Amino acid sequence: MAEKKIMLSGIQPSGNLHLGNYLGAIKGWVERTDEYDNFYFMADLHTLTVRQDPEDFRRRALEQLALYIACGLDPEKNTLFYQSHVPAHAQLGWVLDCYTMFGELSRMTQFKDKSKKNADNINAGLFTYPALMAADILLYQAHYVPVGEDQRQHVELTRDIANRFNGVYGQTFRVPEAYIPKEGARIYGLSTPEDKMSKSIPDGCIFLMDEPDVILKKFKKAVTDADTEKWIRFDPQNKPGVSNMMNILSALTGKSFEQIEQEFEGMGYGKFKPACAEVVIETLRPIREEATRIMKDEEYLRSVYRKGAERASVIAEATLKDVYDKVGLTYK
Ligand code: ATP
Ligand code: LTN
Repeated sequence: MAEKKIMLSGIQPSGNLHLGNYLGAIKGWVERTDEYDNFYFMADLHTLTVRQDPEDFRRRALEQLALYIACGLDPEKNTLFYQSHVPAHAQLGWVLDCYTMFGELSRMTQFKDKSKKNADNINAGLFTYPALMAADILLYQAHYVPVGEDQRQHVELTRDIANRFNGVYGQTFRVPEAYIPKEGARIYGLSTPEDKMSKSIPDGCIFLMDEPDVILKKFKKAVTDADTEKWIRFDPQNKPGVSNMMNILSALTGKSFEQIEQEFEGMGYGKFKPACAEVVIETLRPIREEATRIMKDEEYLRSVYRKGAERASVIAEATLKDVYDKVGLTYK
């Protein structure tokens, strides 16, 4: 049998996982489990670029692992691990810092956004973040990197770094491709349909661990559109709020926008919003319940992440050795 292609992605445990993370990333990971050789990690080193409360950070990382599993990522079929448990990430990250240009890093949208949000802590890690992300990906010779649209620029930079390195030293890294879902690639905040749904705007953000009544409340408060027609139509330009909810509904149910429009024909926002809430609640209910159950079994979670780090290290070390040999460092 031909070897499976490699899929790899990570999410920072910088906040609680939300519907944007689920639809933009995790849901697709789960659906493709059998087709690929999969590596999914908690990008905890990246999270240090913004100050964290240590206890809360540790809990979130563990809860993220529990949620990965509760969303359907089977630890037997997916290598699940903490980035910080595989030292090769930091080691290759440093090497790649030396092959990444100041100008390239300065152009990264996420760096510009986060510098604005953390004006009192624009640290070097925040700036060199994409080189560490390149290391995360290139260590595993990943073919595909399933992420939401906002991460495309980082994957493009990873490709540039890989090509640059391969150009100097010969074939070392596979040049990866971003793998971005058609629906759900960019979910906007319910209270701010102009911004992507994000934990930093908790108001219109549906967290995977939110209780049903909280979800319903958030949908009821969702910003709808200022236009005069009050019916349900997909039109992101003029009806961003409604279109965003349609996008959520479509991504969760597989229905097309036309089907949704027909289903809600003649109905106003007052009917549409609770109907969306209902679908979200029923999707998240089993996930939340399963994550809560798994969180109680720390021993199990420890065994998952230890095994994950062991498996990941074997592959990561092989790439790191090749890099050390090529640049003239001495591998231990
Ligand atoms: P932040 O609030 O710090 O920007 P975040 O909530 O966007 O963080 P990340 O850790 O940056 O979360 O993203 C994890 C994954 O989820 C990435 O693949 C990202 O593309 C995807 N993602 C995040 N937010 C959304 C969204 N609103 N719509 C679709 N995908 C998203
Ligand atoms: N930068 C990503 C998280 C991330 C990642 C990665 C994603 C870190 N390393 C490697 C894919 C592959 C984010 O902020 N969402």
